[in-house]
Amino acid sequence: MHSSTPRLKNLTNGALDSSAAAKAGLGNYAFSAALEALPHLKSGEMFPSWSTPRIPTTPNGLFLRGHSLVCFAFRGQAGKLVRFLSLTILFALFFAFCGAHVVVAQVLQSASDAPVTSPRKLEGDAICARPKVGSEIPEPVNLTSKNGQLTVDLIFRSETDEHGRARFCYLYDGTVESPNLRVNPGDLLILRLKNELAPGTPRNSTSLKGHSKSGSATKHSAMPMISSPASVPDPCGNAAMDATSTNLHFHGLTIPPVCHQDDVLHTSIHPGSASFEYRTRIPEDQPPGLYWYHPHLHGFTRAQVVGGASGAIIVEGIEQKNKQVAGLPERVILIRDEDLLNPGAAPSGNSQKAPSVLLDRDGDARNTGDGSGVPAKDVSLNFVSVPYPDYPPATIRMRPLERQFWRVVNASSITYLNLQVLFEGKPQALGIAGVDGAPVNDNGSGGDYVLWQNHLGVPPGGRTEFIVTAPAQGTSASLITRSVNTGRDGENDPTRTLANIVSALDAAEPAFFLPAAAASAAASANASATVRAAEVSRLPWLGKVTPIRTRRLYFSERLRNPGDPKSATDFYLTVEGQKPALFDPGSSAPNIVVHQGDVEDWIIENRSQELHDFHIHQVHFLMLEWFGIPINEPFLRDTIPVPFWDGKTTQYPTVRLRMDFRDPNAVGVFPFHCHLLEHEDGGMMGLIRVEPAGVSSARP
Ligand SMILES: [Cu+2]
Repeated sequence: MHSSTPRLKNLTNGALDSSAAAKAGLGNYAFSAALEALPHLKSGEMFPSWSTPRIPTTPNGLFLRGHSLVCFAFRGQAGKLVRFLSLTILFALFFAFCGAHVVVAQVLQSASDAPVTSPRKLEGDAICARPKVGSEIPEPVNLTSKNGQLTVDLIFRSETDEHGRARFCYLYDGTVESPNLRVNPGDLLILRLKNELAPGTPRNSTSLKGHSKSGSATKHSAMPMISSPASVPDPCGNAAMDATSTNLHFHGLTIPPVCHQDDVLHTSIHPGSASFEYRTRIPEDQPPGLYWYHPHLHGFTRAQVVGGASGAIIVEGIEQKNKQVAGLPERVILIRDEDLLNPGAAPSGNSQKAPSVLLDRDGDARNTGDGSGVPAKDVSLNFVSVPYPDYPPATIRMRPLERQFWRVVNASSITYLNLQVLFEGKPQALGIAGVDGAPVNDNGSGGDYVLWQNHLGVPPGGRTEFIVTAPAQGTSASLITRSVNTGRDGENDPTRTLANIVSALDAAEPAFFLPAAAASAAASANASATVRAAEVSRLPWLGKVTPIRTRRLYFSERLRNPGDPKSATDFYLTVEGQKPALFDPGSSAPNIVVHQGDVEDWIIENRSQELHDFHIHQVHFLMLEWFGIPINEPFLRDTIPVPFWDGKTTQYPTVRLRMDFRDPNAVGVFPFHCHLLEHEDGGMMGLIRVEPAGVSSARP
């Protein structure tokens, strides 16, 4: 097993360009150089850097032509960070070989010791009110735990907007939408969810065609259910899942997969039910960082998430793991996607070109492969929509040259993000401190460092937390997402500006600041044992553990009627050796059985010509190889895109993941699936059962 420690130390000693890193034996960090030899990847299959005429590019194009892998430059010990500007040229050389996919962004904030801080209403009178296009990105309200407990009451509602699109929202205190839930390791989280969806709740169309595929694979009823108090089913009783029922998944948290905690297989809360109580304890060794909550209702997840049903969970204490972020003002940004506001519009600035929207078999705008065209979905930042075709950007105001800590969730249903911050058209270095909730330096190697990158790939479900420096006053600056090549059968994710970053002396400071290093250390020293997260003894770093076995799984797609190219597509996620089958919500038979304590390597293969997005509940994993190339990332993930097949190569693309089933909290049955929600709803999902240690059983 390779240890990441010496590699990191070497890197922090200045191996910032890929060739130097390779010579120093750091090939795993410099793997992108090796990928130059792979024709399939040479043009950047996963997160290519195509530009559109509307998006400024660098003069030399170096920053914009990486491929899609994670490729990091490292900065060393605390204090060295401030010198990074002097290394711009080295960064340029390094990034020239790199692509990236890490997480995306979202800017939220708030703060303080009161349980609720700075509650604010979103504009409008609607049930699920949304800010105006172009407005300043609002901060989600923070709900902060006190005395080791956070108790939250949320109401789940929906309405149809003036364009016929369904909105869904979590409301706190009547009007506060999608609050941040801020908890410490060891805290008790009590979330009471009242489902007030009305019978006949509007559903979002699956596609431009409005043809609905979601739910077609489930045995649950697709008809809205009209509930009366006498007939309301027990939410834990394996009730039907339908358009008006709901539940919650706590994405990334290692908490038990049981009803009232993180079960999504059988929990279904119907309208008319009493407020349903989720009661779970945040594990003391939960990595501090960004997580999120959303519905996970088989067949209906996509419609609710596209409508806005999502919110951030922040496990506090990242500044105790990494002093580079201590004391920084924080923004939390949820990037969601939504059905197109103007699906029939011609691309802006390109009106001579007919709006020939090619639809894929799911009915979404098909990947154009050139970074432009009609997107599959519009996106929003904390509900400030940036609609096609003109993409009027949202606004982010910062003080000149101020360093902030941005925590971004890709809460979209199907939109891959590839974030960049541009100053005068030039990509800026962003210092990644956390990926998918886990600090990037939380691997036993010690040291405070961030990973510098000039674009952040974030798949649906993924998160990224990074340091960003505000532009000088008068500098033109923006947050954009660059196009992502999702493959021939994938959806279109073109390049688009998301927000203008305005630097102004009078910009309001974010409501929440991470604790200063000294304050954080003092708080930790004074904390009770249950919240002393920094002192929790950790299991050995996953990269140093020998797996007890290797399994192979693969994504595949098949026309439902092979004789009809226009028929619907079925989506499969199959354990090799088993028969491909759509997920059956009526069966609890697991596809994989492991024991608590096991560590396994899983090779995930993609046999389709579409980028899929592997996610497993309850646990984090370590990515060891991407497309067969060793990469040795120093951090954990819970969501990872698996590159698409190009239809030509004799081997399918793969990723190798080291799966961690050591935590006793993961005992139980839970799913792994594609986090493109129409695929998940369509059945691209399987089950794993983690048995208690020592229990013998037959192993599928
Ligand atoms: Cu998928």
